[in-house]
Amino acid sequence: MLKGIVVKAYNSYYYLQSGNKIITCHLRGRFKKGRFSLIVGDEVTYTLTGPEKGIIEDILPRRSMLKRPMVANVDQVVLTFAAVNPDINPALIDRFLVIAEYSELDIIICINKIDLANIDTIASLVERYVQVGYRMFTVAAKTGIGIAKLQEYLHDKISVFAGPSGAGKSTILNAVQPGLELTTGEVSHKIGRGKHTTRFAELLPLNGGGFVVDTPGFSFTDFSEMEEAHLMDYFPEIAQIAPTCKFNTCIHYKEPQCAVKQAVAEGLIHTERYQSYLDILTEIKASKRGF
Ligand SMILES: Nc1nc2c(ncn2[C@@H]2O[C@H](COP(=O)(O)OP(=O)(O)O)[C@@H](O)[C@H]2O)c(=O)[nH]1
Ligand SMILES: [Mg+2]
Ligand SMILES: [Zn+2]
Repeated sequence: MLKGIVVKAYNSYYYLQSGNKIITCHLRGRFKKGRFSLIVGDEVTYTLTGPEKGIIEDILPRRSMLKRPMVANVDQVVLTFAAVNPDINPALIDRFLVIAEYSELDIIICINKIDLANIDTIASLVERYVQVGYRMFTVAAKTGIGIAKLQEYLHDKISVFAGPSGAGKSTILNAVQPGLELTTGEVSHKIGRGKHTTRFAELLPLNGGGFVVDTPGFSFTDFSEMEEAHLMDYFPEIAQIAPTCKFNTCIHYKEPQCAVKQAVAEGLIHTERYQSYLDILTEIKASKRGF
């Protein structure tokens, strides 16, 4: 049985990467009855009906599924931020981190445009997140600094690039994989031109193996689906200390004898990380009152 991976879905066509070929496929009829949907990233078996045409016979079990954008079998997300222009904003990094942790993704943080940055500011920021346990990369897509190292971590994986618009995601991908020629520098996300690539996720193959997914970027983060009591799970350093709080229902807000607040006071947890936690907690509380 031939195997492939869905790199692009458009109308009722699925484009499979199989070896170094792209096979244009339809779905076998029986799939269309259920509420079955095949998405980019799915691994499938197929039979050939022509030189580079085929029919998808079966879908292999999904290892993971990302909702926005819809991509199956994502191995990691590369959260990308600009050091400057727009200026780096740790509170925004924390918001993206919470979304990624909630989605149970492996996370890489990538700080771009370090050619424009104050080294000391960036170093202390890198230190903050390394302390928490995140993998940090500092790059300048424009000059190529740090790109080779980032490339190593993308090898043989499906990596989704996410982060605010203007951070340089598309520029990084163009540097990582020459020939991609993704559009960069777009301020707004126009739908007209290039709608295939902006509206639908597409797996972009890397020469050495693996795929990357570019996303248009979003500045809006929504926490209303989350539970107050679970927010701490999306802050690894808070989750680690939480079991030593006096009350096992402690959400590290106004409770007495809270080990997390103690750790913040002692400098073991960064004050701004805790502040991000409180800010998001407040948003979750407010969204629950809205019902
Ligand atoms: N100085 C500098 N500018 C960059 C760098 N990377 C991207 N840019 C610029 O930042 C702008 C936004 O880049 P783009 O890749 O479109 O960001 P995206 O919205 O995250 O995909 C463009 O004008 C890029 O030329 C970098 O490393 N250094
Ligand atoms: Mg872009
Ligand atoms: Zn506590």
